[in-house]
Amino acid sequence: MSKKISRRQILGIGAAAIAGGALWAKEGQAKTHSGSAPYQSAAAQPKSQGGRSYWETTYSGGPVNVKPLPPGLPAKDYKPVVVPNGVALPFKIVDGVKIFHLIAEEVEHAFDSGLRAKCWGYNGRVNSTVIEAVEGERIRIYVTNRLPVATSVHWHGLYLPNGMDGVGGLTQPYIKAGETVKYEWTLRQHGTFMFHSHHDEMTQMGMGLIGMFVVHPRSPSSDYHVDRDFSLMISEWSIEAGTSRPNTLEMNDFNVLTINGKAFPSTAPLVCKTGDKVRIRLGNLGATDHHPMHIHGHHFRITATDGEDIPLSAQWPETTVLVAVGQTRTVEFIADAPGDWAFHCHMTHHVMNQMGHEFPNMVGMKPGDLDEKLRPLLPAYMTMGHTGMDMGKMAEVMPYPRNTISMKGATGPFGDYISMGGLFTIVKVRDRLKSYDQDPGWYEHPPGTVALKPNDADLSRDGIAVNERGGHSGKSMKH
Ligand SMILES: [Cu+2]
Repeated sequence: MSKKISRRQILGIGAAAIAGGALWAKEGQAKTHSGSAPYQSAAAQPKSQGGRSYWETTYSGGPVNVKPLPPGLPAKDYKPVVVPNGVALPFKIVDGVKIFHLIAEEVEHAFDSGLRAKCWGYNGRVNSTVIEAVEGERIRIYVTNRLPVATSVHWHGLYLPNGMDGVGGLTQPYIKAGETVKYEWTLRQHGTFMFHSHHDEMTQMGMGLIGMFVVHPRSPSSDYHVDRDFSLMISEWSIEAGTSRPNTLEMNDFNVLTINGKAFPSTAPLVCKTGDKVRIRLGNLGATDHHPMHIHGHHFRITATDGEDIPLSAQWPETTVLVAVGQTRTVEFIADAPGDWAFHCHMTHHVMNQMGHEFPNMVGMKPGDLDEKLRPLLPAYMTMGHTGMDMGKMAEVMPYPRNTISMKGATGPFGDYISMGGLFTIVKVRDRLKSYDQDPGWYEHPPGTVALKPNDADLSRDGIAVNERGGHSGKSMKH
């Protein structure tokens, strides 16, 4: 047993000493701080001591055999996360250890009602199986490989014995096809983490072997409580129109962008009640692209990364948070504005479904009778893009191959088409809700609060001449 004590533990001991040694005495632990000292949650530890930074040694270097705390239970020890279009992995408890069984397998996955593909996933789901646990508890995760190839599972951001780290070939032998491997360690931290295949990553993560790993704090402060705690995993895919296998060789031109494995309009809305405190945990394990996720009508604070919680004094107010590949970002806000608020990636090509990018640039061109002239040579020819790429509902009835959602969006509350897809969802904030688990439909705007055409009285009062160049009548602008 190692006698080495990490700085974190030393600080913890210091805090306990300041508090009259109550913590340690209460647990009935020996005064020698051996490796079997009970796990102490971060909340009990000071962030600095004697004016010195706490960054001098890593947190992850502590003894690996700390005595675990009892397993945390939903409702009693934590409020479970909400996984839109997904689920938390079930568990059982055996002799004080929380047991999970993760199964890597092929999944016939629906990205949307119009697009299915053969992917790889965990426990019958793609990107949307979440492991949820509690700081201080011991977990044992059996991974069964039902894929035709070898795999491994890496636990991204988590402190664990090196041999549990899941890098195929480096820290463990592969989990060969048909085999089951056991991972086991005690959780010494809390936060938003991830898990993913760490063998032939390009293929296996690209096929869908990724998930979120949420660890709730032990005895959290009241600040931790939220009314809605959402977990969203972002990824990107290359699926050529008419095919049903992701092309994991693609490096740049991804055409299906997903949240928990779904492309808008199939992304389930984030349903909130007016005034709710909301947390959104975002993870990105796509191949290449970073995603600036933007919220409308609110601002949030970035409260944690996959490193640690961010102290209140350092939290950054934002309306857009960049979630780079291999990062988690946790944001919190008060959903105090009723409405249907877009929450989406701000990269414009990431809110389009299955659009090709090999068109000639036609914007502003007047095609005239070009289509008729070309059809004898190219029977399927249709000039596209001369008015932009807003095809409206046409996108759903175009003569594409089957199993395609090219430029698909959704018909909105005004009958017009929402020309968005991919990394787009809606935060639906309502004064009254039947249930959080039910889509409340479109927002009913109070009278006079929707951008509509002005009436003649508006135009005349404000001196707006819509038919004149420059947009103003002869009157001077009012200030
Ligand atoms: Cu993006």
